[in-house]
Amino acid sequence: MLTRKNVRSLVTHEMSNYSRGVHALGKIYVKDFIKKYSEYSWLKNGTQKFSDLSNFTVYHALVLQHCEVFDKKYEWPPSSGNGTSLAHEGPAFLPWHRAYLMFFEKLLGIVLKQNFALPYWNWGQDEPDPLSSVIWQNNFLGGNGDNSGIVRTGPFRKGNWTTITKEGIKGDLNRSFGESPFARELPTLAEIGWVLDLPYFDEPPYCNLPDCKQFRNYLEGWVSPSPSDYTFMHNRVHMWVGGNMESGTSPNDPVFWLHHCFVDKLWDIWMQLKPNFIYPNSGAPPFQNLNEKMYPWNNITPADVIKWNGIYQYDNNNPDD
Ligand SMILES: [Cu+2]
Repeated sequence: MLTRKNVRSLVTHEMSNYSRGVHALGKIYVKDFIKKYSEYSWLKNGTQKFSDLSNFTVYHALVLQHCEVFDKKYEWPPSSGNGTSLAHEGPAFLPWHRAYLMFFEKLLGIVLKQNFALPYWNWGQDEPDPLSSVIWQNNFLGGNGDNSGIVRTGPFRKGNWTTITKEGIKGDLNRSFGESPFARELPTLAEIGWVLDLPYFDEPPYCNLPDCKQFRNYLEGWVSPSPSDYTFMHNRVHMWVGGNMESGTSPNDPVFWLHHCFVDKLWDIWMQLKPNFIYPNSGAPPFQNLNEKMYPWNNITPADVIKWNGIYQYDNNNPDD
């Protein structure tokens, strides 16, 4: 079984393995990859608006898939004027990203030709001094953007890494740590502890409105215990990193996966604390109920993902100390 570790406990070659694997996925074209591994034909899903896939790498296909899911909005609750995506702003936020991470982890294992476990970034631990986090080292993910936001250090610096917009336009990686007025700081360990104490998974109308005051909506970050906070937890981390992380194409920044891996660890811990938790069977936005197939994979439901134990586990580091 794979063990996903804290980025702080990685040794140097594990850090460079990650960037090596990510770069490999950023070089292989989807059409070549699918020819070899036909079970990955789902990589084309979510990129149908581009008639010619030959220009897309496996990494860009994953980015575009996330963006498509992020941008497709359903009005929820019906006739409310409020929008939810197919995998955000509702209960499937957690199972959808869990599946997405597992696919990515398997893809890294294939290109690295070894079992590979995603590490996780406990941003709560780094909150007191985020700029000196190990993840921004030059041998891991590189650091902040320059005055115009462009990353010029580390393996994903300008000239070494290519991002993609939802229109298919290529560009440079951008970051602007703590510059968003809504996320000057990362979430704290105390906030993590507070969220893990929440008793229920989600509640009607199962969306991003502040009426949903349960685990999923707080962890995703649409509500905060302090009403003056515009962003919380997961959302706040996206905003704090800034640049590419602030949009639907956020997986353009390889920190995305390490951030979501920690969100998934928090869900895992919460599930162990609440083994009989209830995931909504009905009443959630489309594609987000327990037995609905999640878009765009068409064969995986939240119920499947909740049962996916035994494939990976997390180290037993306490998340909130
Ligand atoms: Cu997402």
